[in-house]
Amino acid sequence: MGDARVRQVEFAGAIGAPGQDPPGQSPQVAVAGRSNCGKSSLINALVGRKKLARVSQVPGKTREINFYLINDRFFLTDLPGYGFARAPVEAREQWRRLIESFLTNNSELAGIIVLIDARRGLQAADEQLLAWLAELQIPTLFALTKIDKLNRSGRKRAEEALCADLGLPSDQVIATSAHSGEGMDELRESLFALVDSRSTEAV
Ligand SMILES: Nc1nc2c(ncn2[C@@H]2O[C@H](COP(=O)(O)OP(=O)(O)OP(=O)(O)O)[C@@H](O)[C@H]2O)c(=O)[nH]1
Ligand SMILES: [Mg+2]
Repeated sequence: MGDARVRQVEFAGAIGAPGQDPPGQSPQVAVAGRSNCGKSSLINALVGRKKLARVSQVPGKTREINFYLINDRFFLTDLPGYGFARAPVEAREQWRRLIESFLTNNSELAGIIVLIDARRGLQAADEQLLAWLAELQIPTLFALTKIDKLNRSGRKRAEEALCADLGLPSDQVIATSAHSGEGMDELRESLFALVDSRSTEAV
């Protein structure tokens, strides 16, 4: 197993409109999911920095793609959340254009971590993203978030339901909590493996 330690983290910039360039030519792994599902919290827990990515009080506020440079080697990117029921149509359309432009024609994209709130499970709003990822053949990791909010039986149910919905074996979905830190070591290993596979492929 490779070295999956985060030694250095810095905010590298943001993209607010389709077609803008990323802050550098390094591999990227993006974190995506519904608004309020815990993307920013998970990024902070993953890199061990409490206040790197802004955790929202109000869902659906983040409209930009934020880039965090890890170990001077790859970008972890925080995508704006989707599926916020009260978002105006114009905001949804803006999200769609921004994400579509980010996913397509992005030769640096090594993969995506898709987050699903453990209490909510896979929702209709996730399907559009999953369809794009499948079509573009983007390697995908799945994580359940906020697992600390469920008891043992609720947790088992959430894990089984997501695996069934995705048609994946149970070891393909990582149960995580940004609060307790559960699942972070495993997810970090998978993240670094994704970046490694991409680097060797590119040579
Ligand atoms: N109990 C618990 N709460 C969490 C966890 N992760 C996030 N939260 C809470 O969920 C809310 C949303 O968290 P964020 O990390 O801002 O979620 P986000 O997906 O980045 O939200 P947007 O950027 O608005 O789409 C905050 O109140 C967090 O404190 C977790 O693992 N456990
Ligand atoms: Mg966020």
